[in-house]
Amino acid sequence: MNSSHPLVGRIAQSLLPLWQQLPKLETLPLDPDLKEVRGELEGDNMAISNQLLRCRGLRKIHLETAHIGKNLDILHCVMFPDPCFDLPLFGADIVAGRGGISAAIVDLSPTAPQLPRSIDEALNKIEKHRYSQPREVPPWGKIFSAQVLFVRPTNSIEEEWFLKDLLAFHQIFLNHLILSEPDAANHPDSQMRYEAQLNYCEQQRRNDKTRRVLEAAFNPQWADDYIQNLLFDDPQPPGVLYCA
Ligand code: BLA
Repeated sequence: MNSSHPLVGRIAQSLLPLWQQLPKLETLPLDPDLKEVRGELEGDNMAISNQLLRCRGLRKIHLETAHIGKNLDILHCVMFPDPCFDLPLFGADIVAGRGGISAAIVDLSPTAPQLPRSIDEALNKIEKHRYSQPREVPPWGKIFSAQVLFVRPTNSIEEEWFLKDLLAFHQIFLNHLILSEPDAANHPDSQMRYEAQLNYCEQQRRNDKTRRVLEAAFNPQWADDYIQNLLFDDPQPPGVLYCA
């Protein structure tokens, strides 16, 4: 098995220990077939690893690392809030190919018309790095915040910047998670955040680049199920599974 891009492993190894401190952390059940997906593509080994957790305030924490096809390494991480909590979604995607990392994105994506002011202010305080190749989000990327960081890191200095920035976004998210108190399930804001999360998942499912890679590596039906049920499943309405 070819080893993955070092930044993928470093990000995973930085995030995992931080989650061990989360309140009421639980592992979510995951079909063994999805925990470790193995296969062969173009004669090359393929491996996808998934971890699913939840904790107080988050309905799902998903970390996926994947080595697909000849040269594609991916880290995908989304932390989906329980809609009763006034929290954005933490999302990150790193795609490394033959020519290095082509896409590195991290965001705290709003579940209300705007990010909570305290989060916006904390994000503003992150030192801004001058990446040489910033990227434009595609049309479905309207779900991202104005603070989204989307770049093609072109050398090891920019890769270090991205790791640092990703961890800063993540830390701001954790700080707010720890302090956050839920609204009631029938509070209109809980309903609004549920609908915003439905929209987030719907828009993410429109990313054809993810779909195409999974279709080529497996098949269209498998790819569709995986995107719909594991990567971007719809949340349950407030009160059904979450909220006090
Ligand atoms: C882009 N995602 C991509 C690309 C590939 C994947 C191959 C194209 C790389 C490029 O444009 O340089 C593939 N990503 C995957 C696969 C998985 C994955 C196969 O996660 C999982 C198995 N995508 C996310 C999340 C975000 C995200 C959580 O899963 C953001 C928080 C963003 N990925 C994202 C964006 C692009 C991308 C914005 C660029 C899309 C474009 O330019 O059209």
